[in-house]
Amino acid sequence: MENKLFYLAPAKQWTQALPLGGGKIGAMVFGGAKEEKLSLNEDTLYEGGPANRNNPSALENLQKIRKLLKDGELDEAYALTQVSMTAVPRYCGPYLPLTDLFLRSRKLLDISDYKRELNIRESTAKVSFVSGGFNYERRYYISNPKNVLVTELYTDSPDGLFFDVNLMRRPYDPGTRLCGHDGLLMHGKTNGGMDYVCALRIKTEGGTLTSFSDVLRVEGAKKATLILSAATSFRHDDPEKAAMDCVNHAYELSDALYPEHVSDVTALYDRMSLDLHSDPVDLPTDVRLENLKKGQDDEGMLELIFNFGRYLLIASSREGSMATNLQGIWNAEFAPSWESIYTININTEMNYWPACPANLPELSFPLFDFIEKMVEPGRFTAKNTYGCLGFMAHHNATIWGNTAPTGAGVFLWPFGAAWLCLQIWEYYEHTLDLDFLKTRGYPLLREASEFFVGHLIKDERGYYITGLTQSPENTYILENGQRSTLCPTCTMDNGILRALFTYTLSAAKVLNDENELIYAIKERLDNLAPYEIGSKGQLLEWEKEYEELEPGHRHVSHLFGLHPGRDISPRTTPDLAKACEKTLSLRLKNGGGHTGWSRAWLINFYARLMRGDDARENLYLLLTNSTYENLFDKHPPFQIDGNFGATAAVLEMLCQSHMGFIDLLPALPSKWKKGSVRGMLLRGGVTADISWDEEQVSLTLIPKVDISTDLRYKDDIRKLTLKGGEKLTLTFQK
Ligand code: FUC
Repeated sequence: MENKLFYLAPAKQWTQALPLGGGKIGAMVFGGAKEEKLSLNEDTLYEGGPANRNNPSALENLQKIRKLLKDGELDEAYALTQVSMTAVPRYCGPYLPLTDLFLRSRKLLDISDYKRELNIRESTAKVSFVSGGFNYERRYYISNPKNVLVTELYTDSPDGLFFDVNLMRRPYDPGTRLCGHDGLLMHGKTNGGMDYVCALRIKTEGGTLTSFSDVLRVEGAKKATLILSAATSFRHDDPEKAAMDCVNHAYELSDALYPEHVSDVTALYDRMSLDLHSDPVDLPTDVRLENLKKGQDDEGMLELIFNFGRYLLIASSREGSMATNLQGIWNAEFAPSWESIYTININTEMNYWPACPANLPELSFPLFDFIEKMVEPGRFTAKNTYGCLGFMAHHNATIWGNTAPTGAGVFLWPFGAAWLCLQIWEYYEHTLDLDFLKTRGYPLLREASEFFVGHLIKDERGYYITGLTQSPENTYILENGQRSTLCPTCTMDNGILRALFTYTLSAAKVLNDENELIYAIKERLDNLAPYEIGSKGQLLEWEKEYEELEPGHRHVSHLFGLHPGRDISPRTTPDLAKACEKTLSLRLKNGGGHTGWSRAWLINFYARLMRGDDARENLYLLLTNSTYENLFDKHPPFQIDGNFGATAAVLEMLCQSHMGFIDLLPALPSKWKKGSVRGMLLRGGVTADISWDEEQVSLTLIPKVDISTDLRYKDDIRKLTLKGGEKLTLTFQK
C-alpha cells in the first residue's frame, strides 16, 4: 500500500511542490527550509463574470452553415461560423492564483537531514530538517470541515523559532495589511469585479509575535501555528467576514483541528485500497520516477499513482466546492493554458471517471451543481443559437455556467452538457440514490435529451444527425483539399447520443415517466447511424473514410462507444472491438498518446478491450512520459485529467460492470501475479473486494439491496442472487 510521496530537497518548481486541498482552498507546498513558499488558490477566483456571450447572428445562419457543410464547402462554412456563431467576446477569463504565503526563517544555520513528504492518506504534508544540531518540523494540511490551511512549526532548539510571514504575489499584488496584533488580511478585486480576501492569523507557544507594515514576525517560539482562509464574493456577500470567521473559528479549536481533519479525509480515502504485492522501495518519489524512465519495474509506483488520483479528488471536489477544472484547484499562473477553466469535450468528464468506482460517488456533487448552473444559460443558448428547447453547452464552460461556443477553432461542438450529464446516470447506477435521480438527476438528463430531440435532423440515409458538429478535435481532409474540424456528423455524436438517450430512457423507466418526449427520444435513439469499419480495419471517425490531418491525434473521439460509452465490447461486439484495437494501434503508430490525458484514455480503452498487458504498459508510459515529479499529470503543462483518468483505468482493469454484468479481472496484466483490491463500488450498488494469486481468485460482494446479476470470470459465467447487506464470497481457479 503506497500512500506517501517523499523528496530529499525542497521544490524548485511548482510541479515539484506538494499539492494540498480542502475542496475550496488549494496550496502547493514548496518546503524550503530557509524560505518557504506556499502557492495558494481559492476555487471561485476567476476573471470574468456571468455574461451573455451568445452570438446574436447564430440562429439565422445555422441552416446556411449546415448546408455548406453538407455540400463540402468547408472553408465557407468555417468562415461563417467564425463571424456568426462564436461567442462575443470569444474567450472567457482565466482561473486566477490567490496569492503566495512566504515564511522566511531567520537564524537557521546549515541544513541537513532534509525531508519533505506528502501523506496522501492523511492529506498532510511534512517538512523536517536539522539545523545547528536541532530538529525542525513543519506540518501542513487543509481542513475541509473548517476551510482553513494550517501550517504548524516546531523545533526542539532551546532558542526557538525565528521567522517572518507575509502574503504577496507579483505581478498583481493587491496588498496586505495587518489585522489585529497577530493577523494579516489581503484584499483584491479582479477585472471582472470579483472581490477576494485571504486572511491569516498566527498563534505561538512562547516567544514573541510582532509586526511590521505587512509582515508578522515570530521570535523565540517553541511552536507556531499559522491559520489561513480565503473567500470571494462569488460565494459570499462579505468575503472578509467569511474568511475571518473560518480563521477565528479554527484558531479557537487548536488541538481538535488535526484529528478532525484526519478523520474527515480518511473516512473517504480508506473506503478502498489496492495492493499489487510490490516489493517495498524506500526511495524518494522523484528517484523512483527516474528509475522507471531507465526501464525498471516498480509496481508500487502504479499503486501510488492510483491512490494519488483518489487523493486529488478528495482534495479538490468536496460538497459545496466548485467542480474540478483543468488543474483541479491548483494554478499558479495569471494566464494559464486554456484559462484553466472547464474544457468539457473530455477533460472535465475524465476528472469524474474515478468518482464512482473508487467508492467516492458523492464527490461527483460539485459536478452536478456545475451542470445545474448551466441550465439557464444552456436553455438560452439552445433557444437563441439553435431554436430548440432543452439545455445544451459547447466545449468550454466557466463557473458561471457559460454555454456559448467559446474560442475560435474547436468550439462548435454541441455535446458539452450531454456528456457531462452521463455522470448522473453513472452516479445513480452506483449508488441507487433514487431521491437524487428524481429531484435533480433526471430533470437534467431529460432536458439535455430534449435539446437533441429538437436539434437533430435526418440525413439522406435516414439517420439523425446534428448537421453541424466536430469530432473533437480532429481535422479531416476532403478530396478537393478542403479541411476542417467542422462536419455534418461523426461517430462520437452517435456514441454520446446513444448513451444520453439510453440513460434518459432508463431513468424515465425507473421513475415511471412516460410521455411524448420519452417516445421522441426513443425514436431518435432507434435511428442513429451504426458504427462503420474502414479500409484499414479501423473504426471510422466520420460517416465516410476521410484522410485525417493528424492520424496520431490525441483525441480518440470515435472510440467513445468503447469507453466511456457501452456500445462496444469484446464480449458483445467483437468485430467492432477489433476495429477499436486497430484504431488504437494506428493512432499510436502515428505518435498518439502524447498528452497525459490522452494516454490515460488509452489505458481505459485497453482495459475495456481486456488487454491488461497493454494497459499496464501504458500506465508505465504515463508515468515516464507524462508525469511531473510531484506526480501531477503532464499535458504539458500540468492538467489534472490524466491523474483521474489513470485511477479510473486501474479500476477498469480490475472489475467492470458497465455491460449489465460483473466482469471480474477483465484486464489483469500478466505481471500482476498477486494482488487485491478492496472496497471498489460497482453498478447496482455493490461493493467488491477481489484478491488473486497464481492459483485462485476470490471475490466478495456486498450489495446495498437485493439484486440478481450475472458474474463472469473469463469464460466462467454464473448467475447470482444477492441479498441486500449480505456478503457473498466466491472463488475461481485462475
Ligand atoms: C482539449 C484538448 C487539449 C487540452 C485542452 C484543455 O482542447 O484537445 O489537449 O487538453 O482541451
